[in-house]
Amino acid sequence: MSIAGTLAQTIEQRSAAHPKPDARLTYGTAGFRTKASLLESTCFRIGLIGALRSKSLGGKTVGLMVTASHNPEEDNGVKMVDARGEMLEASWEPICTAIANAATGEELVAELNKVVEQKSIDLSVPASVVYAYDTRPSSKPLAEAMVDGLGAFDTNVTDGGLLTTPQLHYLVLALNTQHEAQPYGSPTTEGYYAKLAGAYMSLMKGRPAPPPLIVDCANGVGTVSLKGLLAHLRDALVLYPVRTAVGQTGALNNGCGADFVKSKQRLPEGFEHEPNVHPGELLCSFDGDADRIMFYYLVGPATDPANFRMLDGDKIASLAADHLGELVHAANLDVNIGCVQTAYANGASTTYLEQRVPITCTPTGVKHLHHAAEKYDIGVYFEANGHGTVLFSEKAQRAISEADTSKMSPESAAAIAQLAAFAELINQTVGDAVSDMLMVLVILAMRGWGPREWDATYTDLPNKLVKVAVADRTQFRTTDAERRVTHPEGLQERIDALVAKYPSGRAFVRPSGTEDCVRVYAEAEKPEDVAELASATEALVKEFGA
Ligand code: NG1
Ligand code: ZN
Repeated sequence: MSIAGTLAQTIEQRSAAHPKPDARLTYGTAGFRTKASLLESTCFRIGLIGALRSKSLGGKTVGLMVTASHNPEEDNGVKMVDARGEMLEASWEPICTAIANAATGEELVAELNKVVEQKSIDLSVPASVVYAYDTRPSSKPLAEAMVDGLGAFDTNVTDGGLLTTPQLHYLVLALNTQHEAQPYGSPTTEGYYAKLAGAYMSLMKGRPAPPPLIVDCANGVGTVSLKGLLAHLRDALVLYPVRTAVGQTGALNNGCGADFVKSKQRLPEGFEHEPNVHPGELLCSFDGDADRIMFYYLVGPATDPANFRMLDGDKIASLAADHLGELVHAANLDVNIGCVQTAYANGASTTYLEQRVPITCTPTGVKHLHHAAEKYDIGVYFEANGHGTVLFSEKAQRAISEADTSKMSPESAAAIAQLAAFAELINQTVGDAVSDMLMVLVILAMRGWGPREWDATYTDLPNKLVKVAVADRTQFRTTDAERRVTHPEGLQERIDALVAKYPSGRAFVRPSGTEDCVRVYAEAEKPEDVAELASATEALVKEFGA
């Protein structure tokens, strides 16, 4: 079976309406991502691929999301969500790249036919795709180009509208499991809010509501999601959403949002004038598509930058691993719990976690962490930048649901009930700022903790992340979960010699998967050492990358 005749003609004609710019695009860690003005043809074509991917899965629903997350407003991107709500299977990434870069309509059809053959796709299987987009001005028009591609294959298309990335992941899994014995949830945004709100309220039953929380929505789609959730939570949670200027030109991720807070290690711009920002109170920021969250607080007046304290993805992972580990222990369940990090995890968090749970280190990129977390019965994974979640394996879910609580101590029975509710509260498809926020609030409430107690679990080593421009970042190659460089040859030995000079020193370099740069990370016991180690490593990268 191949694409020929009228179908081939339709694809070529439609493709001509979405001309390909003179730019090579690659499907990377976060899908396609670049200036929005370059993406129309790619979005049309990913519509075609989405339809084929669904056909290849026997007509299961796949998702397409238009967003560039924390990147500037003028950027955009598109990524595919596979049928279990997870990231696109790796073997399809080069397929996406080849199709996006086909030079002519004819070549495009030829590339599509290669996929049909390679993946033995039955073209007569009806395709089903749900799509959504963020608040960027370019997002809706790009989604329309995608729909044009989907239409060429006569796909059953569901318009999810304005959604966060994790809401789309949820929808895909909910749609594909709706007729199974254990549906993931009702396949609507209302179903998503109801599931999260229901689990939150059951976990918080009999506990005082947490103190009001200020949420920086990055002027993005998280605003919409947070408002939807609040309507379901009524007075069980008081939130003050700020940076909610959805649609205001230039506002998205500008001086606010999780990435700004994490990379600048400071409050969002203007927070010192926010009426509800007080020392000692917990604050948080979402990123532009609300799949990341960063918590922070002040230990003194906001006007002094030295009073800022960050509670990042590593702190969230530690809190979750600790708490869920204690519940598993109290419930006396035969399930293991482990934690997955990347090389960017602060060394102090790794030392802390190592004393409590097994740890896996993977290369950067959520799909690597997600797959590694699936190897544990309960797998906690977070990138330091605040993207992560907790996965409950089938074994763990069964152990929880089949436990005979009538024969247990009240303490064990309560732990079982709480684990069951956490598995509902946590969006297990992908990192989700809203779901992660609720998880953190519940755990803090259960432990009677505020931000200070949470922060006191361990003290971050001072650290620095630097971007270095090089002639060709692909000449930098790494091994050992990106912790060591193999190429350019000789560089690693020089880094080793530098690192050895500083107590608790650690430094590594790797090419970015999303930007044209090499990233340098350094940490050490003393701030002045970090500054020295980072700039000396940066100098080495420049020397070897020239
Ligand atoms: P790159 O550009 O490959 O470093 C960045 C983040 C990743 C991940 C991806 C996808 C850092 C250091 N890197 O990847 O963690 O989130 O973007 O958005 O934060
Ligand atoms: Zn994001």
